[in-house]
Formats: sequence, C-alpha cells, structure tokens
Amino acid sequence: MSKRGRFITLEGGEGVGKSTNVGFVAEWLEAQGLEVVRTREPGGTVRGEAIRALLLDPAPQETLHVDAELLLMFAARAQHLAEKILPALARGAWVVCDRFTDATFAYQGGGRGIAKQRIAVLEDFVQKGLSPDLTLLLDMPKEAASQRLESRLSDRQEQRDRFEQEQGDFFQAVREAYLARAAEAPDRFAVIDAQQSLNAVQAQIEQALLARVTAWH
Ligand code: Z5A
Repeated sequence: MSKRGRFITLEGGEGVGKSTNVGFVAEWLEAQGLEVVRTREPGGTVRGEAIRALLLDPAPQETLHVDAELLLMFAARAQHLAEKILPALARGAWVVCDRFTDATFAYQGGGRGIAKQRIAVLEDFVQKGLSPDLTLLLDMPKEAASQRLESRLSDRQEQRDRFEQEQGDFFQAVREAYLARAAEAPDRFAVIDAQQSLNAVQAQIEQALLARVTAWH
C-alpha cells in the first residue's frame, strides 16, 4: 500500500506571488520523483470553479452576505476534498494547493470580522481533522503587494475581482490574521519574506521544503 501523500498550501494576501510559486513548489517536488497534484481554492473541481466564479464576480447584482460567502468557501472546499484532495493523498500523491482554510480565517475572519470559533466549527465539519502538513505563508506589506498586483492586472488587462476591490484596511487585517495563524502553529507554517526578488523567495521556499521533505520521505 502506498504511503499517504503530503498536503502543502501556499497562503498570503493578494499579489504576494502564490500562483507564481505553486509552480515552483510542484516542479521541485516532481524533481524528487514525487507525484504532484496542483490545485487551488476556491475552486479545483468543476463545481468548485463555478462557486469561485460566483464568489469573485466583480459586478454582482446584489451584495453577498458574509455568512453566504463563508459557507460558499466551505461548500467549494467540501467538494474539493472529496473529489480531488483526499483521493490524491490516499494514493500517495502530494497536493500543492494555492490557498486553503487559513485563507478563510484571514479573509472571512480577519477581513470580514467573522468570529474564529464559527469558522472553526465549519473547519471541523468539512475537514474532519485534516489540515495541511506545511503552509508557506508569503508575507509582505500590503502596499508593495498592491503594486505588484496593479502591474499584473495592467499587463494582462484584467479587471479587479470582488476581493481585490476591497480597501487597504481590509488587507492589513488579512495580513495580521495570517501572521497570527502562523504564530499559533509554528511547526506547520514557514513564513517567507515575499518582498525579496523571486530567486531569493524561491531560495527560502526551497529551505522550508528541504527541512520537511527529507524528514517525511
Ligand atoms: N479567498 C477567501 O476570501 N477565502 C478563502 O477561504 C479562500 C480564498 C480560499 C481568490 O484568490 C480570492 O479568494 C482571494 C481571497 C479569497 N482574493 N484576494 N485578494 P486568488 O488566490 O485567486 O487571488 P489573489 O490573492 O488575488 O491571487 P493573485 O492575484 O493571483 O496573486 P498571487 O498569486 O499571490 O500573485 P502572483 O500572480 O503569483 O504574482 C503577482 C505578480 O507579481 C505577478 O506579475 C508576478 O510575476 C509578480 N511576482 C511574483 N513574485 C515576485 C517577486 N518575488 N518579485 C517581483 N515580482 C514578483
């Protein structure tokens, strides 16, 4: 029977480099001969991606209630776990996911002000004890991250999504909530200084991976 795979998540505010570095982590693991499944939240499945579109719609017909937003995040997550993450881990694949439940504590908790205890109830209900083995938190001041995001949006001529339309205070609260989560679980989290050059960021990520992967593999 194959050994259970490991679950690695990348977290951080908007524009810190998560999407860029999901590829780096996956390729690094593949180079060690591991089967890797790359995925993201909200999304990762056909139904989950439909929920993502609903959540990110920048021009909704009506305001999305914060509780509805929270429940949609976990609805997409339940489908993602059942259809993709748990089967992959069970067959021994490693899962690299762009955002997971720490994002819910940061955005719906820190950003929207929902009590942590209410989020934790849903976390238990949906995840039944599963949590990532390693979380790479890409951390940088929100002003610098906004500049990066701005230049990516203009390069690709993309529109801001519903979350990207929030103001500075929201992103400051998100950053603080992420750092608080990392402080509560220092063994699971590696906090990466995301303001450095891409090479320097990836050197930090490689250090974090090396330290764990050797022990797990
Ligand atoms: N959300 C939530 O509220 N609750 C939840 O539970 C979950 C999510 C799971 C969608 O996520 C939204 O869902 C998200 C939170 C919410 N909203 N926000 N904000 P998303 O992950 O798709 O959205 P995002 O954070 O906006 O991701 P992003 O815009 O794709 O940013 P990123 O992935 O962190 O950054 P990137 O695209 O890799 O990099 C941005 C640019 O910087 C790009 O041009 C890169 O080439 C460049 N870059 C990257 N690294 C560097 C370095 N080191 N130096 C210089 N330039 C760099």
